[in-house]
Amino acid sequence: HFEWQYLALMRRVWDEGSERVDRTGVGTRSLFGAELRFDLAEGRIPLLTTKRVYWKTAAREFLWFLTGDTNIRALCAQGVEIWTDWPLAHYRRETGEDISRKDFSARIVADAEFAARWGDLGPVYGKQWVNWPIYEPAGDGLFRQRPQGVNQVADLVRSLRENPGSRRHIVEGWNVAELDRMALPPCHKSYQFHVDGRRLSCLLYQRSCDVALGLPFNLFGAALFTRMLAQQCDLEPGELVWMGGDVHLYRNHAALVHEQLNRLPAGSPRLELARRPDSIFAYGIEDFVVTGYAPQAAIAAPVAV
Ligand code: UFP
Repeated sequence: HFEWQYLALMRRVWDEGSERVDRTGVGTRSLFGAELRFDLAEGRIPLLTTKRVYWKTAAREFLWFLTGDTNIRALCAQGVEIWTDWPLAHYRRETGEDISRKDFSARIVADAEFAARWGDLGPVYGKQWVNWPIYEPAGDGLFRQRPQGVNQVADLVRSLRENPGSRRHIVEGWNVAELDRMALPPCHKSYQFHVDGRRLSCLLYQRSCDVALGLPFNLFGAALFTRMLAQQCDLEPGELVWMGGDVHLYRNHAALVHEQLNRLPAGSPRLELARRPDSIFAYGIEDFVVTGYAPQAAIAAPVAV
């Protein structure tokens, strides 16, 4: 079963990881460098069965990246709160107001001006993926930013179609010059694609990985991206290769780890694409149909912000 790899990684990090004091102050057990491989043929997807993974949330987030949006408003409006904690912490720090997450999110949705002021995450994934800034000389040693930057995703679709054998099929989130303005520097920072015959494979390099809460989402997102690209480029889904840098479990995830490692994976969920949109940017949540997914119960655990 594909999931044993994930569970084995979780066990290894928990048993062998070094204890580290991390940025969040929570503390982790961590190891450096890991690889996982998943077959994406025949609709297979690495969607964990030992706990419920809210794949629609991951899919909504991924579609939001593809719009280039970096404001949480569109996510909150769909009930997706995975990014809300960052703007919320910022708001509380700046205003001293002890607003609940629920009220903050509701206000972001209800009030466009408030959202513009407080809901933006800075130039995170979406901005870099579809609008990486380009500067050009404007005379007198000055530079100006072009109105439209590089759309890496559109370029990727073109390069996969026109030059499948290329070794340069990359979407990169790590814009060094803008890291300091991002709420969180990209974790799933680099996607490389590879065409072998008709098969499209993806290699995701994730510099920092929360195995319990982040990784299940990141695997699903990468698989979804590969499926959409394969469909757009008339290719077959191949393999998802995942590589992690700092691969960790937070110390306060002990209960989750023990519970999940006592469960057995079962079943093989499949992903169908219900239609073929005209472009990589035209998918909607209703286009993704997951079948055969009967996971065990969700396991709640605190997020380290
Ligand atoms: N994290 C993930 N996947 C993601 C994401 C965040 O695992 O998609 F956005 C985790 C990794 C780490 C924290 O625990 O969030 C980011 O912290 P840092 O920037 O200090 O690595």
